Amino acid sequence: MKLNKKRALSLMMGLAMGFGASSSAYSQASLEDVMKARGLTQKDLLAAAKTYTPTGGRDEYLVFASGGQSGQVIVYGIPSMRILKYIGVFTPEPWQGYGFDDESKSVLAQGRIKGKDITWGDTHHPAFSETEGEYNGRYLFINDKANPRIAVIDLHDFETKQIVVNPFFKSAHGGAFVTPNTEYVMDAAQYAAPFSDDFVPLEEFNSQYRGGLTYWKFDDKEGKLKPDESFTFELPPYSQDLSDAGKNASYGWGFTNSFCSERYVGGIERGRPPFEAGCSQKDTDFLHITNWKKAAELVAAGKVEKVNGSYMIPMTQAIKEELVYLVPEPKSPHGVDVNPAGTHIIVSGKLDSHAWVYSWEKIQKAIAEKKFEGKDPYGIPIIALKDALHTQVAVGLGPLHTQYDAKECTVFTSIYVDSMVTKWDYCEGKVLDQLHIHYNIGHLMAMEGDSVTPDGKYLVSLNKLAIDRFNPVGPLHPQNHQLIDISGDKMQLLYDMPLPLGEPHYAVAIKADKLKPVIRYKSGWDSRADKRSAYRTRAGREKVVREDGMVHVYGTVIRSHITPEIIEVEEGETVSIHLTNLERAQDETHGFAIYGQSVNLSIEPGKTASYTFTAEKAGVYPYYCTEFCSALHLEMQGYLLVKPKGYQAKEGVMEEGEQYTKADYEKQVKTNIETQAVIDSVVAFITSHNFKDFPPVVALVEDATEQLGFADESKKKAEAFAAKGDYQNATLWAGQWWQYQVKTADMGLRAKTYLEQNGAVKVESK
Ligand code: K7E
Ligand code: CUA
Repeated sequence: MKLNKKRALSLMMGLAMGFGASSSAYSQASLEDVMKARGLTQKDLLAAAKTYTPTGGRDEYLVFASGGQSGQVIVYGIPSMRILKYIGVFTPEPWQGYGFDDESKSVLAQGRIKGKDITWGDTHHPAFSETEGEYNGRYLFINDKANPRIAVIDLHDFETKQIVVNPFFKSAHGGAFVTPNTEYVMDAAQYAAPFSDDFVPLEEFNSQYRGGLTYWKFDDKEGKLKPDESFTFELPPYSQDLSDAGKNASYGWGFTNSFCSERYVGGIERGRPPFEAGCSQKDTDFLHITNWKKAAELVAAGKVEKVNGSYMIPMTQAIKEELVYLVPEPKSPHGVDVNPAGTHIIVSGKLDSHAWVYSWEKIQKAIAEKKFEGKDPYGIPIIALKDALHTQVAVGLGPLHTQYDAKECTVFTSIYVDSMVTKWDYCEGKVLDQLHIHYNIGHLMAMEGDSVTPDGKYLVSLNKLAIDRFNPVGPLHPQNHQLIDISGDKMQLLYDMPLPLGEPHYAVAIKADKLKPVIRYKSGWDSRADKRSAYRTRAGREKVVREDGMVHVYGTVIRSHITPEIIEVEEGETVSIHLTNLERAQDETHGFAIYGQSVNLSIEPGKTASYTFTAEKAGVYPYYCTEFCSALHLEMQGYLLVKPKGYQAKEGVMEEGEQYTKADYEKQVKTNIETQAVIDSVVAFITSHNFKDFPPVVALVEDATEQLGFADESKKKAEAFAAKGDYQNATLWAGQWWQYQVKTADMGLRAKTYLEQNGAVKVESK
């Protein structure tokens, strides 16, 4: 490849001076012309103005949506609805190297079920960590319904750090819901099953199958769930569904609803009606009320036994210690949502057209007076509906979930069958507004809607069906998130956003400025364990070591080379490659892939990532960087040479490409000197402006200075070889010197452009 170096550089200069400015197809047209051409109304324009975010603009809120069956989390902005990230959680995700590097494989391994790797998750409910009921922006939790697991995502780098497996359940839908100081993360079972791993016939359903509710203890400092300190309530086999933690007035308590309290066991093939009939026969199911605070005290006092290594509170103990109560709730209930003051709890039944509002004051009174209408078959006291209910409101057919507005008493409930959102007043018990959406809505989500101070402003309708909303893409349609403006009295539909990754049951939105993610890791960082990696490697310290029967490659990556570039091992050896990204620059991630191996690493600035494998077959295995990181990205390559056992290298001349002469060397040096002049002019521009007032420019200048330092080292090597008359090596090192100059110039030009576009002013030179 012959690159005209001078041309490349002048092109760069040209871009920096704005010669590359593009023109838009509509640039000559008026607003009216565009509206006409695209068939837009005034209302559309208003909606567009509320969501459109110009280039470089930022969103006010960040949404963390469940990725449904993808087992991931989707991050997008509001109001722009632009997707920013997929976070690998229960499922390997190659771009992030998640499930490909050793470090993240160990996170996924925590989620094994009975020793089996589970490489997906049915994610439903994300939840932020809280301090006094406010989102604190530090952690995100999400459940897997199919295999009862909870994952912890650290929001300082948006990476999954921990997966815990429920020690008792065989599914779990009622999580993740956090208590107001993230003391615990609630997770309720869905489909009743024996707590043991044994076979138990369905005939013994009532006596041996169980539901349950786990309170996972969270250590905020460590950022880890603590299985050893967590406890589980044994509950009747009622298909516990969603949960919500009490707050303010109801702090210390948890609420969990259920369906199929009929305890029907199905059996179409046995001539019985299906589950759907048997599980919806009764007019009411049960809301479970649990006292986690008192339960935690019992655990701390050593009064709760461990079963298979985990604290489990049997129903008999929970009843005796007055930890659990039941209240009837509407037919086939789904959502249970506690209001910000903690004084009311709203439950909706999918087969009832009413939302039921419970009064915590009334419930507490009934508990205090031990006023119960009876007991369930397991002896749990039942509070009569009339002693718990505040009001019932006809909100529409198939109400599911409720979100609270910033305005007191105002709520939004998703109406599945009628495909709409009902805005209503739960204090007065009246409907305020209804908005039809497209199409069947599941959850809905308001800004900071689960906190004690919801922001209102926007609502997202998480729709199950898209049907005809988007261009057809085959029988499997994307899901549709619809953005709704709820700042006025009337709701206004603003935008449709297709989500093609899974069914995101629920999402949570946080004020963007509460998140302070890092832009680079401390150097040599094992991001999954959140500590310095034992395999971190500094520049110049790269090495290959044979120890404990393995070949450890301690390598580095930086624009635009991988060190080492040649790795030689013998057939059958186990190889562990550890790569540290030496970059300090923002967004300079390098990847790493090897032919014939299922691996891609994502090595962000500062990170150390490892890949361990057995070199089974002799052969030649090219490897390379998978991120287009610089102009010489394609050259960021190397060879893994797996030699046959006992291979002896042949004596002789190495077959090489070009041979260089003194003239080649001098030509290269001349280019370098000219390039240096360009760099100097850019430096002069930057330093003659108030660049220190612009942190992104300061970072670029730091990076450029570092690259220039590397250029200087190469220059010295080139000159040393030239002095010895070795023009082959002298020319090659002079070429490397130029490579570093180009990187320096690239950084410098980016900094210069930034200053020009952001109103930097000239300053007196010192
Ligand atoms: Cu309603 Cu899993 Cu919360 Cu689906 S859940 S919608
Ligand atoms: Cu590093 Cu491409």
